[in-house]
Amino acid sequence: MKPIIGITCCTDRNLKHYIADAYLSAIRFAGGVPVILPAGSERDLPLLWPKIDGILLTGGGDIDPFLFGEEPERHLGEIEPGRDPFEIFLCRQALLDDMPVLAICRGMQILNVAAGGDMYQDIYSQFQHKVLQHTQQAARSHLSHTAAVTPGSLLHRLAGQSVVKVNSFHHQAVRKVAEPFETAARASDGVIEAIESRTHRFMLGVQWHPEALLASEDQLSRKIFQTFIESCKKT
Ligand SMILES: [Mn+2]
Repeated sequence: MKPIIGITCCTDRNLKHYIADAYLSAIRFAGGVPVILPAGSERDLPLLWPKIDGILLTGGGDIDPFLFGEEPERHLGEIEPGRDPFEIFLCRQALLDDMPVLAICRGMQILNVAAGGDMYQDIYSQFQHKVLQHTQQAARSHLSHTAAVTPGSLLHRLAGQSVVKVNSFHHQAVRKVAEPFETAARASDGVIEAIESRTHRFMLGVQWHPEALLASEDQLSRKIFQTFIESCKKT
């Protein structure tokens, strides 16, 4: 049986829901069935929950800083207020029930916030020292900066090496990593590029976009999606 993967989507200020096809294709590539979960589904979650085998938290706009106890800074970008509460609800349920989660970019940040962590609203103005260019000016399939993988992590096993190259489309980043998460990769400037829980079946957040690297046969991206879908099959 193919696992059914609940996928979160963007909500814009006109209350439209949308998602890049790359996320759906990546789930299908790895052998899963993608189903989009619209924001505002909190009350329907008890009905949806038994029907899904894993969750993919996708990228998107910025996160409302109120959720980690801050006022909006000057360099905060467009937020998705309709989306945050549903995703936090989803993350907390997944943490409790050990539902496999793959969290990409914004998804990794909201997963950490849901666990009680916080984040930089804008790394360029808030990081303690000079940062790399994390908003690459190149195609989504281009690998623009390196990330050092934490020895002994799940990500390290998937990568099979201690330094990987990743694409980068973010100006926000995880700051305080909350339990049960641990840092799984860092860019050379110290920006956290991946987090994972070692006490769950599969709970991995990456700051980059592996769904955009499948067509170029990036081995780590394939491994990430395949291992995620594999772990969703075990009940
Ligand atoms: Mn980056």
